[in-house]
Amino acid sequence: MACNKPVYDDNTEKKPEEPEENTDPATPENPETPEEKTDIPAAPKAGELVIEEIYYSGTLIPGAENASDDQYIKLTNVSDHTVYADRVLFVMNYIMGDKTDVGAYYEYPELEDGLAVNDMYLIPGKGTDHAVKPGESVVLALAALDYKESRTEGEGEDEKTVEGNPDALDLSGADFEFYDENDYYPDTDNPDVENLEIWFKSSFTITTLHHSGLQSYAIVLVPEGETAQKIMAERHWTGTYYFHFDEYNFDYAIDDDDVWVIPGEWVLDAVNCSAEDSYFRNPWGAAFDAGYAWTVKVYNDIAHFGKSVRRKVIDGKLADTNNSTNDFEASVPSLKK
Ligand SMILES: [Ca+2]
Ligand SMILES: [Ca+2]
Ligand SMILES: [Ca+2]
Repeated sequence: MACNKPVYDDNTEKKPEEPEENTDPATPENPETPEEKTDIPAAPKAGELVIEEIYYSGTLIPGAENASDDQYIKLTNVSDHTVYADRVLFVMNYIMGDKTDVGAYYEYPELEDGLAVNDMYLIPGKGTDHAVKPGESVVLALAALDYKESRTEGEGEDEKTVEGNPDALDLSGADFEFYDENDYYPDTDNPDVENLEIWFKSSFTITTLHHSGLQSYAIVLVPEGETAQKIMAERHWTGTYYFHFDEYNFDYAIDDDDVWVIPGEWVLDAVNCSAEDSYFRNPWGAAFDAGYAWTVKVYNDIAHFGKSVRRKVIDGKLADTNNSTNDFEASVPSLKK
């Protein structure tokens, strides 16, 4: 593997470990011990657990013009101490940041300090179930399948065989997967890979990432006591948004939509994605990400398949200036063997 970090560390199998150096409390006699090292168990703070990579494009199927859904998100501990991924919520944008090829776009009210989200999936755990050591990663697969292999999907008369894609990824070793049981489209549950907890899903079928990357992603740490029901009851976004196209202007009530505002102080890391010719605005505001990551400049350019957006490594560290235009580059997925 090209990646120099142990990517497929299966945290679900491990008991949390407390690194020895972290057991020394900071005392006046021991002033060198940074204060946060006494803070065990350690939930990640902003910038400690980051989205290192997003593989939204999927891998082109040879001889076809579409791709496998071998999509994943990789979260990495960039701090110098173990953090726990428990109660980290993965969220996707509500605000649409693109304009169409005929120039139509949506306009929303300013959101000063928060993220307007709809899809929400939680890494489950009681606080110390999923240790992530410094430099290690957690992989969230949209489906934890080996996409190289043929497989059977659906049941009864809906059953069909999906051919394997020799160029695609083996995601069967992911740490977590999105599993969306529903009546309309089969999702596959890998019993060996823990499922994310669905807090809200906007799709009637299964959640996938937007293959052309016109979407934004963030991870937030949910405080103790918060639940999906509480967020939905207390944090609905309200106001009016507008659709503009030539001389046409329509207004809509945000209140009618499935959208909640995640407070800025919960946010660990946020990444906008887009394509240059479709870019209109960033769904996550400049306080969280002043730019956007991209795989290709032209929306739907077939060249985007097989490319992921990955943080650059600068001076041995993952770049995180909260400007994804500068921090990310399009590259071969790190899980490509
Ligand atoms: Ca799935
Ligand atoms: Ca599973
Ligand atoms: Ca960041």
